[in-house]
Amino acid sequence: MLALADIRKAAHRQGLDAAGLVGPGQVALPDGCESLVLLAPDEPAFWPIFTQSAEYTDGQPDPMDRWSLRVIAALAAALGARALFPFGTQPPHPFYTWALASGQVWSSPVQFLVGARSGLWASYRGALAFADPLGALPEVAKPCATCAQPCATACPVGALTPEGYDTAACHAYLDTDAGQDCMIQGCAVRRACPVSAAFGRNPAQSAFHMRHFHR
Ligand code: B12
Ligand code: SF4
Ligand code: SF4
Repeated sequence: MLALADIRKAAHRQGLDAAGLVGPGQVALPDGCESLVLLAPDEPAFWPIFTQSAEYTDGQPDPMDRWSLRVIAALAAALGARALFPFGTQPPHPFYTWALASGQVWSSPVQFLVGARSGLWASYRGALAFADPLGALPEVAKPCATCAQPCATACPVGALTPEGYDTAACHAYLDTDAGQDCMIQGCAVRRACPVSAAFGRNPAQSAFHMRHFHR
């Protein structure tokens, strides 16, 4: 029988981390799924692996989604699971809700997910749905309770605050000279989190996502 440790090892080889595990009864899962493993970039290993891939270098659109499709489908085939993705379906699979149910990330004061290890850089490349139960990941604690909450006030134009996310104001700022800081380094709110700062994510990865978000 497959062990969670084997799944984590296989994911790590691809620059991914088994960053959440959702069991039955916690939240609605796909049909036939007893355990859902959420796969997140494992920093700092992920970015060099991705940037050396055929998808990153072939100049075609959506390289990270295409990389995720190939790599996570192969993992699913090797591990006897079904691959699910946070993109490409309508309606989207409820990754945010699954992530909360995993107990490994929480809703931050600005609503974005915050992880004990990833901070506000929390994100997912896909998930593996298994037909068997798979134990549990070690428990982790929400970092926000003991934090001065710099995320709440870090957006230079107040577009992302505890009151919500004004995406129009965010996009307008990203078109200005001052907004190039967010375009190049990543969202100032996500960077302001002390847990994000310790995660080891390459700023080039944040710039890549910002170009995708603001295209
Ligand atoms: C649509 C979407 C957006 C929309 C949100 C508009 C809206 N209010 O609907 C927009 C385009 C604004 C957006 C932006 C971003 N998003 Co987005 N987004 C999604 C997506 C594809 C679908 C959400 C959805 O509707 N799900 C369907 C419902 C049924 O599922 P659900 O999980 O239960 O939905 C909950 C969440 O959507 C949440 N929610 C509602 N509004 C918003 C807005 C944001 C920004 C977030 C994080 C959550 C959130 O409430 C819902 C109910 O609980 C998810 C992936 C996914 N498949 O879920 C990513 C996702 C939520 N986004 C993510 C990311 C990374 C981003 C960006 C940071 C991308 C970037 N630059 O790197 C940006 C924010 C820009 C910035 N300042 O940096 C991550 C989570 C990040 C986090 N730490 O919370 C996800 C999970 C994708 C992933 N691959 O990991 N996103
Ligand atoms: S990307 Fe910049 S402007 Fe947009 S929400 Fe984040 S800090 Fe604010
Ligand atoms: S800055 Fe502090 S309050 Fe905000 S998400 Fe990070 S740990 Fe939580």
